Amino acid sequence: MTLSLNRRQILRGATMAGGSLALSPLFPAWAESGTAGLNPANGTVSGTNIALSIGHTPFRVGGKTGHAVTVNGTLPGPIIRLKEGQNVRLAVTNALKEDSSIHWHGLLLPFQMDGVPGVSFPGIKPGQTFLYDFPVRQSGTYWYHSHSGLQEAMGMYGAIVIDPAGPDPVAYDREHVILLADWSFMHPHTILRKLKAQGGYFNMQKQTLSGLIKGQDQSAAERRMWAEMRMDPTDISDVTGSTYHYLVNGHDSGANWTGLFTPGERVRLRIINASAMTNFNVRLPGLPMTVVAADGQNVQPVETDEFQIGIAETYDVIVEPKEGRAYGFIAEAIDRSGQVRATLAPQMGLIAPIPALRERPLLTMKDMGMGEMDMSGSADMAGMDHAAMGHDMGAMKMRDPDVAPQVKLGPGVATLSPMPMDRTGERPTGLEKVDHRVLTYKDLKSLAPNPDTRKPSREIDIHLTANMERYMWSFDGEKFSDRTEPIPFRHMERVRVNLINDTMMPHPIHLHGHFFEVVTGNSGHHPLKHTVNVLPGGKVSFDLTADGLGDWAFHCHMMLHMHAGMFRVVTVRHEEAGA
Ligand SMILES: [Cu+2]
Repeated sequence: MTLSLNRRQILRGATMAGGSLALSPLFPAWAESGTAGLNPANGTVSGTNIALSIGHTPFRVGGKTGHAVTVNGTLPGPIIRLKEGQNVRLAVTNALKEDSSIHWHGLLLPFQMDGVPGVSFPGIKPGQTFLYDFPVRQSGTYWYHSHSGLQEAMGMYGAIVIDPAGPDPVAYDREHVILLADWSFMHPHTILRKLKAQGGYFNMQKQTLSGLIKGQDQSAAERRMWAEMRMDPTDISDVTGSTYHYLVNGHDSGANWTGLFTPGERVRLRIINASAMTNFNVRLPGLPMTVVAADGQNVQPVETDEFQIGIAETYDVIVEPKEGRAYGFIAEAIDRSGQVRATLAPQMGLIAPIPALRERPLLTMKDMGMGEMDMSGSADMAGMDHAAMGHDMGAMKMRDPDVAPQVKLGPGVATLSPMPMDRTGERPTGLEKVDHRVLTYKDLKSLAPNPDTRKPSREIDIHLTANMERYMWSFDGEKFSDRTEPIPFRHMERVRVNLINDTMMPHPIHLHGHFFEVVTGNSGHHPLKHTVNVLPGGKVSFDLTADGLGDWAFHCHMMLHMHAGMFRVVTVRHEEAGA
């Protein structure tokens, strides 16, 4: 792939204030502004034999140059465009001086091809080439990324688009991949070190007792309560806009990635959240979106104005811009510490406005797993047992060992949710009160009936646990490095898994090699997903048919939570082989 500037880019850079594009030759052609949709000849790789190379590349954003880990020399990497029913051989060469890997996120494949070092294969040593070889059994929007160290946080990701073998149930005239990411000039290991020293290091919007936020819907009593618990209701995200540049297809708001359309067209946006640590709110002011797929799987079309996309999730939406003007695509970090604007326009050179950042969200009692307890009306908190509710909540739970008997209580578990709720029908954090439609998981209904109609034969609880102040993250109180036992499933067994979030942050939980049905109440048409975002204090149930033989990773997709230990191996074995 050539990285040299073409004439069009130079002209464009010269006509733009600052000319930032002319200085950032790191986008693959597909991700360049103004590409008329996905161009298979340019920045997109396809066919049966595909060569990918992992290496170092300088990356420029916001007038500064940093150090990226890339695939084929670009950030994002090339789009891999495949067709359902084909076989693909991907020869991945590691040109780094450290081990690497590529995981194909959301693809159903033999587990040895899944690309997780230490689980599916040994990883790719420096200078080596690993040949991934598997049949393509599905269609839709997916992505790929490194599963080694923290390389993904340094730019090692790209989109996968798989065309269906038969006719596509979604009609569209044009499509754009919109890959969201967060980029920091601070090395991810440094970010992690700072968070370990001080959990709230990147939260620059901290609340204090005296620092009242004007116009926000929180009583003095509530503020006092958070303070007494030594918690902060502004702790929505670990890593924030104070260090991150938010990106659409490698472009920040200034570079203004632009996707073209002709008024009246149905434009399919394939939106992928490839961030390391950022959940986004997505909207196109003035343009309703019809959601047609989630995590690559078709859903019954549902119209909305905004949705929250957890890390590693994908959504396909159709928009129909009717006017010949610029429309903004706005992805706002859910803690509202920053955002990125891209533009949909009938021609290059148009720039959609950047809306003001909306009021920062505050956590509520629900986010602490305290159910519907309403604190806003109470004049004071005299009736409440502050010690029990505070940083000692774990101790409170120990008096009631039946609630979560499998959770290993210790310094790594600061709190347990006393009343975790099914929040799949609720608007996610920060979108509770916006005055337009907001997508919830309950709005997602799979297009095809769920294939396995058996009732689950058993049910398991998995707690998402943490001590945020010490930056310890785990499942059931045990971090992966504690040599945790795998979570065993028998082949083709049908199991209900309850994810219970005992922390005050959302966790996008990802299971490799499978789609599970998120239990939303739309029985028979539960949405199939590979990643589900579990809201703070919330509970999400999914039904799994364990049809992928082998060993699979199961983890939080917040890169630093995974790295800190929110990770397990899931095994799927024939009964006679034992667990
Ligand atoms: Cu997490």
